[in-house]
Amino acid sequence: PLPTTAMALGDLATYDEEQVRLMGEKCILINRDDVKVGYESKKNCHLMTNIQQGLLHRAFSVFLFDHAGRLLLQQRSDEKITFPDCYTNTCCSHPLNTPSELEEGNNAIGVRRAAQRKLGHELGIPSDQLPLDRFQYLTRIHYLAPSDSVWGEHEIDYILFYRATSPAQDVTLNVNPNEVKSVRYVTPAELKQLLTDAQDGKVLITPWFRLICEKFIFQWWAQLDNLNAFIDTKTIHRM
Ligand code: DMA
Ligand code: MN
Repeated sequence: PLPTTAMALGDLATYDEEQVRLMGEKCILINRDDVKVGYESKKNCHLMTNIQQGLLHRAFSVFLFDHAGRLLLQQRSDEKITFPDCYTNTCCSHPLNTPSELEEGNNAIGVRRAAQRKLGHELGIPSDQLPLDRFQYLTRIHYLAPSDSVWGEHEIDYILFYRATSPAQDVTLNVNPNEVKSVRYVTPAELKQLLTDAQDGKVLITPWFRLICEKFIFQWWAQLDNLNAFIDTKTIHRM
């Protein structure tokens, strides 16, 4: 292992080459009101030294449900630099600093485009199985969570639901092992068991997934066909 001083500078030498490459992506910097104030590398956005100075970026979390109403979970790969090995929701990432993913309005169209792109990259779901109008932007959460002493998250996270309403709309998976260690569909009871196992230290889950589960997920899940009542695109929930 590198000396602590090198690690504290975010030395990427010990990490997976592909994950290091992705640290060069350009994330969108925002203020507390989710107004763009600039852009910065994924690496710099996720260094705790910068986060402690207030650096904040835009992100999304997808919750994908099959036609039977089960939620698709993933377990992050050991190669991930932040939160390796953790169970989490279907897919998370960042809209990038490109015209198409920066576009605001229209039910967060830029974020929905980023979600379609990343569901392809992580889970191998073809984009033609993921029509953009099937993503529902529900609300945003603002949270800060360290992963280890060097890396962490500080994001405003758009929560997107995606629901198949017939077996024909269920997606096919071709998992990218550099990103994802395992996948499974769960019922609400199975997710509650996973949360209990995480409390008991038997498995790891990501902090944002725990926060969203504790505050929102089960009430929304019980109303999957009736989500309109829960759409709150104005509020940023500080967690
Ligand atoms: C970042 O997720 C987004 C959230 C909501 C934590 P991630 O670490 O999975 O991003 P990426 O897949 O781009 O590495
Ligand atoms: Mn992030």
